[in-house]
Amino acid sequence: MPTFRNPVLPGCHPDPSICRVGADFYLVTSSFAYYPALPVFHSGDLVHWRQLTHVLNRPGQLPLQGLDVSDGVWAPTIRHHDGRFYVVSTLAVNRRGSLTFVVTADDPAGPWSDPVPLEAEGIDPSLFFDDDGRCWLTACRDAVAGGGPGELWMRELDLDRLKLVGPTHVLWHGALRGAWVEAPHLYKRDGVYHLIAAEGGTERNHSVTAARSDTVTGPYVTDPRSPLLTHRHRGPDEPVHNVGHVDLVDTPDGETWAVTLGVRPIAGTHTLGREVFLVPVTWTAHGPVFAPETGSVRLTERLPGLASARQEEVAAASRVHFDEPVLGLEWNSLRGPVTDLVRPAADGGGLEIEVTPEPLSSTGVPAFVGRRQQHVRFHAQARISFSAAHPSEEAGLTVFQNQDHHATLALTVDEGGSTQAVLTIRETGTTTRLATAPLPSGEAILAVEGDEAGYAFRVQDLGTDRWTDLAAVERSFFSTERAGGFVGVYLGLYATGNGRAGSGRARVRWFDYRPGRGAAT
Ligand code: 6LW
Repeated sequence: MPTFRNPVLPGCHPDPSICRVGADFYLVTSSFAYYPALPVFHSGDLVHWRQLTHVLNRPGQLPLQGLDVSDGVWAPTIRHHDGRFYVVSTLAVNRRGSLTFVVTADDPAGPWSDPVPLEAEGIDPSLFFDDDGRCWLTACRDAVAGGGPGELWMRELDLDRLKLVGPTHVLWHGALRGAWVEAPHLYKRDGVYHLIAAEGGTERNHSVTAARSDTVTGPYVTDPRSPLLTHRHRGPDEPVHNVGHVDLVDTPDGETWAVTLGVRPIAGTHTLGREVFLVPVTWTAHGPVFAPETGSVRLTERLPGLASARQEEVAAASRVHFDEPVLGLEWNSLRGPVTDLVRPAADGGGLEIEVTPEPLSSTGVPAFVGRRQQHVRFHAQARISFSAAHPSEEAGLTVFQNQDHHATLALTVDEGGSTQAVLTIRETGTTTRLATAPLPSGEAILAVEGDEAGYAFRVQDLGTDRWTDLAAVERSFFSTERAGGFVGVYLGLYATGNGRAGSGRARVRWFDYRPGRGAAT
């Protein structure tokens, strides 16, 4: 039986939502405080995904400054109706929803409209188009002000005015009660409306639950089979956990598949964030059955029956020389554009990064660009030159969980003005210098290699070609379980004066990210 490997989108890509138009599948995921926001992917076979664009990629569309990395743009839904694509999502502030908005496009590759605010309370908005063409927005909100178990509600969305109209319908308070009923999506099958949700929180108790109704606005009755999918009972040896937050799609051949978020913990912690897994679904008279053959989300799963589907070419990892005028779609900055701070050099000789006062530990816009860590075993390297004008200035490579939780391997100077490479970890206000190595030439290859045990940092001085092993940081330091929040690790390039204005800039000749072991050369 032909199979594929899960996750189909590795690395921090939570809250997946999917739709199909003809033979084409489109998928969006949360992006938090990273910019541009809301990546959009395309696939012809549900397994190979290529990024097309971001939904929000113009400056000033959403205020992300001041936000924790795990706040920002949460849990989008993508739908297609009558020739038009719709994405609804929420800007979350202080881990709560604050602004729900809708964006539209004729082409999922963009351009997408500016966000149109909706008067919608809560998070995890979704859209459902009924047979009569009416559009319904569902979302979840706290049932009790300031907290509480949560409730799913619905209002009609006037598609001409992009405005919520008519009464609010309270739909459901969940099957498990007491732990965040969220991520609602509505589907109609054989005349029955199926409300599929997530409960238990996005960690080990995460579960898929359901309710059904004969009328779109309810009343909804709990599906007694709930939870329909969960790994909460599967114990520490299970390779995939936290499964839930599903969205369903039918293939042209009549199969149904779900995308779900899940994590791959090792010894109880995960660093890659919540990833996208693909799960087969069959429909029965009772509703959807997830993973009917195995009852769980598997790392190896049977291929969808999309034999003739076009397979996206997913670019193999390779060395990036930054010789294009714009960075590839895999690169993000924090909380806004950094095109004036981090840019491909005019002479084609790599990436220039300006020294600004903003440190990585701020909630502003540091001179930083990063990409997701997508494999437990990986290696990343950057060839960088930098002459710090002051010991507070540094430029280099970061393994970045969030602003309070990251490691940096940077070029700086000591009090005497001699260049050195410094490995530092920062955890909630405490900064610890782990190792230093002199760098007589001022140009170096900075390297980090990760595996199940930890992240090992090394540096090569390009004057002497000598490699120095600096130190290793245990893997769990970078885990979501330790750092809190909702994101996975990014590997970034940055420069900062740590509060002090500077006029210098670093130059990164190339950057390498590769799965597996063994340093790239
Ligand atoms: C998402 C929600 C969730 O909106 O995490 O815990 C939020 N559950 O469904 C951010 O990914």
